[in-house]
Amino acid sequence: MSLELIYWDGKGRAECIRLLCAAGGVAFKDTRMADEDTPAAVGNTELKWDEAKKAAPFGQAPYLRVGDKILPQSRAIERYVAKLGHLLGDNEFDAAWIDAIQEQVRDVFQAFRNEGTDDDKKKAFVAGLASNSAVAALAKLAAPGGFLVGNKLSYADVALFQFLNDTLQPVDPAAFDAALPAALKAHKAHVAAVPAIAKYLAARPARPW
Ligand SMILES: N[C@@H](CCC(=O)N[C@@H](CS)C(=O)NCC(=O)O)C(=O)O
Repeated sequence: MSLELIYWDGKGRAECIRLLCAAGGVAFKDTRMADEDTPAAVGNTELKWDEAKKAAPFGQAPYLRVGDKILPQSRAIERYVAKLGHLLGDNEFDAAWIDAIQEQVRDVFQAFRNEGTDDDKKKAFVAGLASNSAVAALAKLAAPGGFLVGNKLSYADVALFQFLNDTLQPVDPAAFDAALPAALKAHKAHVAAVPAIAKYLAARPARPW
């Protein structure tokens, strides 16, 4: 079954999906639409949003073509590729717990987004990571040198890693390093060292967002 992910040529709401596919060994075509900010699209450079939007079930991207079907909504796509890549634990409860953890990650993401686009506010959020109770709750789950659920990589690890690595760290790397709880620093390094993830990160195109 062929998979094709349609999004712009940036990380945004697609990067966790791409990382999950890399981690789970799920092959897909990475179609990246060009726009004025990212003209050097590496995917199908002919495709423009005006055209791609016609096929989007809810009028938005990302969406995933699965054979002749189309799946929208980034988190539904994440769950789907996580399942294909065996990244949802060993049983139904683990799968639900993994999903709950990634929802906790999204709650922190939403709190960060609520700061808006002001750079000082974003930096203050990152500098405050050490005293953020939602982050502390995630840190409690991160066993030293291990994964969040069981003893293998899951969707929860990938979602947490991608949020810390691609969203928070670039805001202010020094403040991030100073404020991130030690357990999450260790977890981030552990996930980055997973061979499939390290390979993906080394090869992915550098993009501003
Ligand atoms: N809840 C949706 C939101 C998708 C969304 O907001 N997509 C934006 C880009 S990040 C979009 O398609 N914007 C263009 C448009 O609405 O025409 C998801 O997570 O996939």
